[in-house]
Amino acid sequence: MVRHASRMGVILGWAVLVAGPALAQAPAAGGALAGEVAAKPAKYREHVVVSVEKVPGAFRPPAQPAQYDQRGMQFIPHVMAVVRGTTVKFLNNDNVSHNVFTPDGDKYNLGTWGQGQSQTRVFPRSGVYRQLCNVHPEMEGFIVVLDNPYFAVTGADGRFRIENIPPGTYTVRAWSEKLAGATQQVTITAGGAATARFELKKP
Ligand SMILES: [Cu+2]
Repeated sequence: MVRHASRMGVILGWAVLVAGPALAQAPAAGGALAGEVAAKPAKYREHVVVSVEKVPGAFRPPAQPAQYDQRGMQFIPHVMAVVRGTTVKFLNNDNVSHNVFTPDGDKYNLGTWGQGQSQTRVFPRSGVYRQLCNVHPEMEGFIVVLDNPYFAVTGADGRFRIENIPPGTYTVRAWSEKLAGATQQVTITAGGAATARFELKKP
């Protein structure tokens, strides 16, 4: 009996040690949102920006610049999402000169430069900024600037996952360069895992 109790004590002590840090973080922890974008045609389920709107708080941009590449005569990634205030470093990894400009928002033109050179720009305002190259009119990419860091861009399978969202009920938006956008209400709970599924069609 005594031996049994002491063994239980060891097991309980070990469980408290393992669970301790997780329990300590629980009150501040957010929840996850995961799901899938379905699209017609199906290829457009990729490169969809899923974002949580109006999350309270002030959000700092990342300390390191986001990198937006020109490689193989393409903007890479085709769609990049960043939080407002992010510095983007525009690279050129092709052995031809590329330009970067946008007709959207502040309408910048960063100039034209060669392989291995780069330019940086801060994006202080949210919005969708087409990235174009006036040397190669067929090149096109998108930088989507959002108010908070709770976003994801779908992969080729249309899936997305956003981690550690502060608990609350939010509008979640799916944005596509080709298809009509969609929204839905989602409730996030601490430590929970909410799901959302979007079906996007041509406007
Ligand atoms: Cu170019």
